[in-house]
Amino acid sequence: MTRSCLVALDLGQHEFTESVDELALLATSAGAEVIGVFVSKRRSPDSATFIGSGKVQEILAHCEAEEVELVIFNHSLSPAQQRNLENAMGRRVIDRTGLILDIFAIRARSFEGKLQVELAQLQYMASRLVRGNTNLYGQQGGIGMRGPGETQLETDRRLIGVKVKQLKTRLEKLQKQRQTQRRQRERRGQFTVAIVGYTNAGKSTLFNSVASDKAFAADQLFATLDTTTRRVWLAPRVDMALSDTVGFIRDLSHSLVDAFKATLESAVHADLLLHVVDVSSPVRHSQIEEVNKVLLEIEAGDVPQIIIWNKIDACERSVEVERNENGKILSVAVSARYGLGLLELRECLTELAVDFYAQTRGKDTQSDELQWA
Ligand SMILES: Nc1nc2c(ncn2[C@@H]2O[C@H](COP(=O)(O)OP(=O)(O)OP(=O)(O)O)[C@@H](O)[C@H]2O)c(=O)[nH]1
Ligand SMILES: [Mg+2]
Repeated sequence: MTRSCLVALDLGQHEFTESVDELALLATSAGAEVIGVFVSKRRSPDSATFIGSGKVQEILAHCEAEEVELVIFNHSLSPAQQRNLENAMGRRVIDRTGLILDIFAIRARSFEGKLQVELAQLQYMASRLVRGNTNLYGQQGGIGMRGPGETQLETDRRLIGVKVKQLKTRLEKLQKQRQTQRRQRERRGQFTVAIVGYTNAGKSTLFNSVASDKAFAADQLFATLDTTTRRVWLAPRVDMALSDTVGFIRDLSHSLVDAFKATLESAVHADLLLHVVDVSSPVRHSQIEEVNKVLLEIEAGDVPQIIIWNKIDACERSVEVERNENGKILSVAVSARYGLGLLELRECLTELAVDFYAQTRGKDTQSDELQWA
């Protein structure tokens, strides 16, 4: 456990307190022990130290007294700010993106997940390479260690560039393999459903209950980093390919979204999204917005969605299927953990799958009989 303190600047942003609570959860997920939380108000961030030199001294005093090793900022720091803060406080300083990257690094399990995290880390690092802080490859320096006319900084940048390119190529290859698998499914005309939602909403728990399989569910942010897909039978001759995906979070940086685009592909190409929401969370509506924002970014904005209000046990809501005036299913309220509403959800999915197959198989009954007999 790394003794850490959190620093958050209230700039009048929406849901400030919740984002600080979330940072504490993220920190714990990364294995930090939160010793103190510093919150202050400013109209705008200080360009050199983000919080201003007075605050820096205050935090420094606390860090010395409490033997804090790591200071975590609830913001994106510029590379210069991060370095200034580290110099002033004499300890490691990371920002929100750095923290999320760290969690991703611990959690990544599949080969592809690890490549994606490495890519995101390198891109983050590349933006942070500044003169005087370039010990990326140890203190080499000296004659014969550099490219012609290059400074260490340029060499590091170039090496990162090369590595980033290699990683992208390998990831593209994996992506192609997955595309082939997906096309096979499409050719078979299989109904595909992806579970998406804010981190910790209960996606994996729902996936496990519906697919009766063990995806890794835990009370940690970003427990799932890889996409898992299972074939689920809803009725005789009616099946679906169900995928569990990585969770979303507010202020997810572009490089992170980019790195995980490939993993989220199953969402982009799904016939239906189950958008899982922790209905017991007071900030559920902004979480829905965040998720929809990322979905737009990865071009999954127009995939049909059903909202799954999860964790109804935690807020005394009841099982309910909501439809619009045309009978279209809008949402299903469930408790994935206690198995409430899962029967209703299954019925909804069966109904949608049957509609789907009626449309696709109707077009080509003969090959349908061949494949589905
Ligand atoms: N009370 C309650 N807790 C639930 C329910 N469903 C899931 N949880 C809990 O919520 C936590 C997160 O569940 P996960 O299934 O790992 O959530 P996730 O959305 O897959 O999370 P990430 O993969 O980290 O994005 C776990 O502690 C679950 O036990 C529910 O219906 N009721
Ligand atoms: Mg999960």
